[in-house]
Amino acid sequence: MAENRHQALGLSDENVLEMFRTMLMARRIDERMWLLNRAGKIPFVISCQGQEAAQVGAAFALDREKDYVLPYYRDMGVVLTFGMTATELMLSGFAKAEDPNSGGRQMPGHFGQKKNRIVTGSSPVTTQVPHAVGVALGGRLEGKDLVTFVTFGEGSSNQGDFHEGANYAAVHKLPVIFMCENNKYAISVPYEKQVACEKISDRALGYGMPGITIDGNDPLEVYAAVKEAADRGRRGEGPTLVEAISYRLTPHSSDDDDRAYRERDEVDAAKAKDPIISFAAYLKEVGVLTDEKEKEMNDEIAKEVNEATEYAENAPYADAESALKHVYAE
Ligand SMILES: Cc1ncc(C[n+]2csc(CCOP(=O)(O)OP(=O)(O)O)c2C)c(N)n1
Ligand SMILES: [Mg+2]
Repeated sequence: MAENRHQALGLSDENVLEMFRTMLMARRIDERMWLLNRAGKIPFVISCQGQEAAQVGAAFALDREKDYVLPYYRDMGVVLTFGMTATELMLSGFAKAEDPNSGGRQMPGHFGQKKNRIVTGSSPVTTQVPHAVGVALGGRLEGKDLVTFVTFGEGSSNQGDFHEGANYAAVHKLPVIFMCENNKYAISVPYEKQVACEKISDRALGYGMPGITIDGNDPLEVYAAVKEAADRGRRGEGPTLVEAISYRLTPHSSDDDDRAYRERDEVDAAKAKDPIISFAAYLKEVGVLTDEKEKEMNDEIAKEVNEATEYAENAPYADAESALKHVYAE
């Protein structure tokens, strides 16, 4: 039998099965959304595919009762781990009134759910970074033991918001975890045309915080790095920059055709390293998962995704009269 890596991290068999289930749920919801988009039923999809291990591994390392997450648009794995449901995500895809993120007003991927401490974001990329720093500062001023976790793409790490947020958090030793989900592309622009440094994590040095680059296809490696960052934050030692390397398995969004800018061989090579497949293989090697159990899990998830789709498709749109709600004071 293979080496049991999760036990050494303090994770039980149930914990890792739950991680796997969440990754699989994110993938299946995402796949369904593409079908619904191509069938003309939902207007837009922006995928998590290929980044589930980074998202779920990281979110599991946080305190789901106390910590705040400021996800970016691909983070379905983060918000599922923090308590958003398949039905709620589908309601957002169909832009229905009951969508907890925005009542159907925002594009999908603009996650926000107060009860689960998922802080709403805006469309300009990286604006969530200074927000995360502000939430951490607010937590300190109120004497709360909380860590904030913020994600962004590697392309977005070039925005001023990242640099301002990183500098402020490091100077004030705030408990912020900055996680860059490096999926090698910013729409059509490959990594080497985005930055001249070898690693995004190299930037941490300039701000006086630790920076680490890890395999974002390995949820256990991500868990370990984010756990350590959370512990540092809680001890008052300040922020950490984690760079999780993965690959964007889909086009940028449902409105993009990636055949215009990347070779199929490259995409196929990344698909061979699909984190869903490699984590399932690990779980089988250590005797936590069987083919039978995996099939059962897939069937349960398919049922849940079917029910979520049906519910959201039949749910009402927001009333036209509510169009100005939250726009003007009432
Ligand atoms: C400030 C700003 N500039 C440009 C855009 C348009 N835009 C949306 S996503 C994106 C690419 C971001 O790439 P990256 O940060 O690597 O994230 P990824 O989509 O690869 O996960 C761009 C340019 C935007 N939303 N906001
Ligand atoms: Mg990217």
